[in-house]
Amino acid sequence: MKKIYFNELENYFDKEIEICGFVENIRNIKWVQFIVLRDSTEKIQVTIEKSEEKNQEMVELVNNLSVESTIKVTGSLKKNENVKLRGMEFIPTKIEITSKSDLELPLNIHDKEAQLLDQRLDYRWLDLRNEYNFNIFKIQSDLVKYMREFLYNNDFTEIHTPKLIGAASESGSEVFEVKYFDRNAYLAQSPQFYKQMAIASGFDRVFEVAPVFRAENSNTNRHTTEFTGFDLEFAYIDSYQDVMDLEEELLTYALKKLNEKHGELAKRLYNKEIVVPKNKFPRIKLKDLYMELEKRYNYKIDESEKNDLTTEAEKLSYKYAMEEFGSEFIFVTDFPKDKRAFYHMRENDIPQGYDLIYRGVEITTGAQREHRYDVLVKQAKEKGLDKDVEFYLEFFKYGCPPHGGFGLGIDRLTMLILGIATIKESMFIFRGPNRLTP
Ligand code: AMO
Repeated sequence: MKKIYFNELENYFDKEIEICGFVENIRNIKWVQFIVLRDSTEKIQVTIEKSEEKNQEMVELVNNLSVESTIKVTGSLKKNENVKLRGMEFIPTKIEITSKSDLELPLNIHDKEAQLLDQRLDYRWLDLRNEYNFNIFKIQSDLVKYMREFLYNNDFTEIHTPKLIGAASESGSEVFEVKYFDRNAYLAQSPQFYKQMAIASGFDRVFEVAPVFRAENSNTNRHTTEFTGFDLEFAYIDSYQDVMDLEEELLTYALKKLNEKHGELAKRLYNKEIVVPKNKFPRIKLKDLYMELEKRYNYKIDESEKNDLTTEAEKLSYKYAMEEFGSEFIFVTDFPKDKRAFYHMRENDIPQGYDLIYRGVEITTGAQREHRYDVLVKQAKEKGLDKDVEFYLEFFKYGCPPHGGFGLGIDRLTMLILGIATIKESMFIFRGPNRLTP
């Protein structure tokens, strides 16, 4: 039997059908019982007249029914303008309980503010029954779908790289060590080395959507120890400007499609507009950004802190980008080399890469990569990494075209698009220093 989804019930008036879903609510009054039944698409009212002799068995069943149980109902759908919910009701001839819920729910799933976030995360499968939480992932699914779609349309190949690896790839961030038979392995902090290997293998344009692990012991609203990375790499570029151009096009495409499909829902549930970028994203050097922030907002920090973006500077860069360019995005370039990975290409000693800030939070790091073996070896040595990354350096020994790419955090992007307060909510299941369950 094919399930009839509640958003297509209009096609089935007055026919005998079977519907199934979660019992969201039960109202048991003198002459009648009402059940609100929910599936992933919609809700429908089931109405049972108590006085009718043939209904007695059902009435008894509903008397003992607990909310959030799942049931299967046979009967027919009738138009009824008096019914507030969609102007229709389902008149059952038979009800069957397919799964019984405990009477006491550990969460109030209809009011997410009624309990602490941690309590909600403990019972994430119930928490996700709340439409606010549920729809985050319906929207995220389409976001990733449109991003993928753009890349497929542009001749990218999706690859799948190992997450158990022999060496740390992002030296700056912490790595999880795991026991691997008689030695140690690491959980991949990025597909960086392998997406570049694909370029050395002649794939030209590759991407991956996969877990990324970071042993960062930080409890902020934007950090997690395992997130979904959206990573790509492509060959025959002239400069990291090409990488920024591609990312800009990709995000504009995805946001446009997302707004068409979910713009209304985003407004209703998250009170957030999905803004489709109209122009190119502004690009500014780190040094110039700090000058602007000081001039405009009197943001003053010690010179020594200006070699990277502070959290506050990220926030203010959003204000600046909006005021000056009407853009929610801003590319920041020209970071000093000690703050960038060894594999970034340098010109006049300046790394040819960028961070992309969206609504005041970093969502991406990208760069042109150093593909010349000798230069790359020198840069790795400089960071004291040459032994650790020996296998990676080999990729560049037998010909590798100029290339670049970026890594974007899907969980952060989702959080920012919908204006969700914390990444703990924009991840299907959050992982943090103190959370390994469910
Ligand atoms: P980076 O380390 O900047 O770059 O990571 C890329 C993007 O991943 C997201 N991100 C995170 N999201 C949640 N929790 C975290 N702890 C976390 N850390 C990072 C951010 C970030 O911008 N190899 C490079 C990418 C490249 O150059 O292609 C890299 O991993 O959105």
